[in-house]
Amino acid sequence: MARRWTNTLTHADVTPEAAFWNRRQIIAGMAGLGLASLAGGAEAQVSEEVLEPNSWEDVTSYCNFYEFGTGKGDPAAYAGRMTTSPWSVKIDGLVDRPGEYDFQQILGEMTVEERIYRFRCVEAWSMVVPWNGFELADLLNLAGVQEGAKYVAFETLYRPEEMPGTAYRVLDWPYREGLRLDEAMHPLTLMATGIFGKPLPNQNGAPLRLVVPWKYGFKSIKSVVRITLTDQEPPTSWNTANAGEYGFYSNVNPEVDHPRWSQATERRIGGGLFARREPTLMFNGYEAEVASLYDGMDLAKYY
Ligand SMILES: Nc1nc2c(c(=O)[nH]1)N[C@H]1C(S)=C(S)[C@@H](COP(=O)(O)O)O[C@H]1N2
Ligand SMILES: [Mo]
Repeated sequence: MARRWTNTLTHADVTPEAAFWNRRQIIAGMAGLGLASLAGGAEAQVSEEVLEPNSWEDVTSYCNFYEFGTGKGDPAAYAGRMTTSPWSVKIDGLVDRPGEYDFQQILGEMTVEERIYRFRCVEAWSMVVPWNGFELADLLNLAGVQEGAKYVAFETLYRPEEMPGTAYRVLDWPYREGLRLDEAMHPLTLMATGIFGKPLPNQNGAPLRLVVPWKYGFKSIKSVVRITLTDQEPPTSWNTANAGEYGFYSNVNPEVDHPRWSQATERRIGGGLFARREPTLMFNGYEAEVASLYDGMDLAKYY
């Protein structure tokens, strides 16, 4: 059943004008997710909307990847130094089949598809990115999640000789992130292996990175080398660095501000210098699909 993403696109195909990403295909993609049924009959909010992708240029030149520096242009300038082949992901902890999973082998096992997601950074900017990848749930099922597992912990490659930014202790390396198991198993949660139908550029987290579209961007950990199933909430780099500003959940929520800036509005990258700020959507626009994961939780406390 595994279907590999075949790349027949040229650079000319990846501009936002390209008819390739027309509305019908976006909706078809969302319908393929079964999101209409998840939303309980109501039309899923995201599929109602035309998500016009940002340009290849926006997505690959305005990045956050602190292992290569804290400037938005640093990843594009320096991430080329990172060796991404061979690549394996260690999957351990509460799984039936722990081990080193070779990236090419993983790809061969997975159904790879394209998904256009709104991507929202905590610094109040957003982009719309056509990702290609597979559901994290499929990878976790490959390893076999055991009964007692409640959380999933992730780690990025830590290779100081290829990562000039790690000379600075701005974060506790390796970069770490985590999800609750139900968040990790949600069909919107993707392990991306490419953008615009091409393999991921290094600055965007080659060869595979997490994408959790209803959370702030920093949850979407790049260049993943380890995935651990645990029964404890795992430490995360940003929470460890500044717990008052970055919580474990980090769901996009216009009502819960970052202590140093409002999260009520956002600016779409690529809209020009004077682009109007737009209201931030609850759960980044994916409320119909994911709100039930947090039923009964105080989202101001669990931010
Ligand atoms: N390993 C690692 N992953 C990371 C980061 C990082 O510094 N290191 N930055 C995060 C932040 S803050 C954001 S907003 C997104 C940016 O993803 P993009 O550059 O592909 O848009 O990556 C996230 N993943
Ligand atoms: Mo971010």
